[in-house]
Amino acid sequence: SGKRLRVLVDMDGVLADFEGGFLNKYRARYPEEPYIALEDRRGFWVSAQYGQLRSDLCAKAISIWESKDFFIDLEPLPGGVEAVKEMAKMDDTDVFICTSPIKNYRHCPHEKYAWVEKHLGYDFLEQVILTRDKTLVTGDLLIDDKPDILGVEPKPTWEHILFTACHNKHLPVSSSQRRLLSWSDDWRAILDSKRQ
Ligand code: BVP
Repeated sequence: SGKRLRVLVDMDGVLADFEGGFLNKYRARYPEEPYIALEDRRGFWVSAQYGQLRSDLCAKAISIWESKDFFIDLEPLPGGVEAVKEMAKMDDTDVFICTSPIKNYRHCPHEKYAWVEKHLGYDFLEQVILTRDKTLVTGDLLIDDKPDILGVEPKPTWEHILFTACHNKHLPVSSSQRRLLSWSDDWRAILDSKRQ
């Protein structure tokens, strides 16, 4: 075999259920306000769609993920933690969790580390990359539910694998972009396709 394979795995929407956690806490905190069912979500930015529903709902949405315990309480998405653990044990494979914290840093960065420790173990903290610009991180694959991953580097080294989420499932499959439909999908074949 050739050189080691480096896989970057996003956290929110790929390992941690950001959308479900958001909707549950939003409805609990604002029971009288309208909400967007997961099947009606369109576009990566929850705040933007809530702002379109009614302008003041943008700030109410933001208040949810800026609250203490939002990120640590996110449930793992089915199969994600198991897949990452299995990946990390594979020969010639390095796995990193590559995640963008919100700019309100009061709770989010701390809770992202705490979530990894809780679900993947203390030793996996070595694999955490917090960055607002994923184009600067080198890797062979980036598994991420955000359709457009942009930054200062115009030619990132990784191939972006679009992880299917409620907000992106209706997007047309662009010819160049590969998808992972869920962690039940064949992620091993995607990794193997990048090995030398
Ligand atoms: O920390 C998460 C939540 C936040 O953006 C980050 C996305 O990180 P990646 O998944 O790209 O690593 N976030 C913020 C907003 C609105 C902010 Br105003 C949002 O609507 N959705 C969202 O995920």
